[in-house]
Amino acid sequence: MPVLTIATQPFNDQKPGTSGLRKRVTTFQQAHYLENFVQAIFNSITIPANATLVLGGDGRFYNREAIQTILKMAAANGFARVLVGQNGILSTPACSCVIRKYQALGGIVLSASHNPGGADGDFGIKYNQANGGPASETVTDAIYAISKTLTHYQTVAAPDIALEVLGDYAMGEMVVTVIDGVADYADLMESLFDFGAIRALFASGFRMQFDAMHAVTGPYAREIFIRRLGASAASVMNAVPLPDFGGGHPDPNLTYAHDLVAIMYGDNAPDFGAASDGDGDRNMILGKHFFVNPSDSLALIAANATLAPGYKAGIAGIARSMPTSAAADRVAAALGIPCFETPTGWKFFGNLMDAGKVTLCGEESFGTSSSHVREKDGLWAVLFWLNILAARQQSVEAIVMDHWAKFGRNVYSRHDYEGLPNDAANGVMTLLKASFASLVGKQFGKYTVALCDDFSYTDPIDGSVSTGQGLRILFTDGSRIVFRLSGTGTEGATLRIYLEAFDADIRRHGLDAQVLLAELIAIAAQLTELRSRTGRIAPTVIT
Ligand code: G16
Repeated sequence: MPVLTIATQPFNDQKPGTSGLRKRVTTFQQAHYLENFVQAIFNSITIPANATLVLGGDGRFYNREAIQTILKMAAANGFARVLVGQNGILSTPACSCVIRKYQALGGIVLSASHNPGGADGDFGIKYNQANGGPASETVTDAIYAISKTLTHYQTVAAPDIALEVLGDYAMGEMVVTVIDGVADYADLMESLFDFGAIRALFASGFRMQFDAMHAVTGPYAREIFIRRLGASAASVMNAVPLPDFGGGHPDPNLTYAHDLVAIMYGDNAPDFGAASDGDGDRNMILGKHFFVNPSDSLALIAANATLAPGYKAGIAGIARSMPTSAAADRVAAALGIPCFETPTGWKFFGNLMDAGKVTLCGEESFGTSSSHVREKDGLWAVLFWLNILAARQQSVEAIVMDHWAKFGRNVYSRHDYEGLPNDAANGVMTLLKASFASLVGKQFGKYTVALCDDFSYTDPIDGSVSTGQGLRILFTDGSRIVFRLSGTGTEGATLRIYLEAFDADIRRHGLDAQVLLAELIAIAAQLTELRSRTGRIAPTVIT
């Protein structure tokens, strides 16, 4: 099958963000736009003879077309085999699992994660390396540099592959294998958790509500929770993946997972609630009338890790992103294991996991996972909670309260201001940075500023340095406020304000985080001149 070399012009906006390239669907639909980025990925790596690529996406609008395009380009660029998810669908953690299981060279994940889908929504693409994890910054920088100079890409003229039917298909010299990614992933989960105990929990009348948000996890959740663990059919809602996620915003937080939140805070609420996002790597955990902050969830999983068979021998260490609360640090200290603080982005955990330095990783942005894959893993976190609940036979709320009584509470909240004009958001960050020199030692109510900086990170494994990772104001009592601009949005800017204060007093542990953080929230508004600069009087999303 002859390789076709197609002339193209470089695009200058293909810089990967926190997690790959995310743009409007209409941007990706421009002639050669997708092809250019894919060719930049292929040019940035060495493709040996017999190389396997894994390919799949979250099923959003444009997924199918993009898969067919990439298959033809993979054939032209010398891959021996592509493992593609049935119907072109693979969750992000399943893709990581499959890359590792079949020792692929890497994988391409098509997803804009929690961003809305549909013809007017977002699309995205990212490259994962042989360890199953997102490409490092060195690789994404190389992809971007190549994308700016690209003059041609390679493809073949081949008919589309029938993605519905499992099996092998020839595309020139290359073999396309349509795989059932659900089975491989479910088997991996079954090897880590006590499915017998969880099955017994459901059999005893324990009720769960899982919201797949019409995104990728529906088929996975049905296989694992209903078929393998015996949960009732009604326990999985919005289980059919739709190209536009049913018009919703597949972001599992208190704002966008409103249907689930209404059930969990309503009358006769189930014992346990959870949701996952567009591509299945995020998770939200809820109890009856109770929300578990993702930072606490990481700490709690760490403290209870040995209850799950896959982690019985203990955990080597924990890593968390800088804006994630220090709740996990307290557990690590108690366990006598290291805790690493990395920039935001799952790609920063890969080296630590590959080096065996950490077992668990987590982020405040509803991401938790372990070294079983190299991505965050929504259903894994839900299963970990189910395993803990089955072993401890307590409610979600009781388990969290016990944890805070033992370790103290890192009271935590994130305030997001979405869709800000770029100028206003950049103005806030510039103002803050300029104020740093005069802030140290200043008193705001009961808080005194101890240190201000722009977080930078030196990877302890490969020595690479990442700067400009978020503005931090640290107070003398260990409280802090962090400011970052999101790297995953596609329209305007999203300002994230992360607030954290430590409270050891058990009498206040039942209070709402917004109440406990009120003073820090006011300080953040004052320092950023938020209202006058953005015109906003309240955040878009509060976590
Ligand atoms: C991605 C990254 C995460 C990151 C999150 C938020 O998640 O994989 O590591 O924490 O974005 O990033 P930002 O604050 O820059 O928007 P996902 O689920 O979107 O792939």
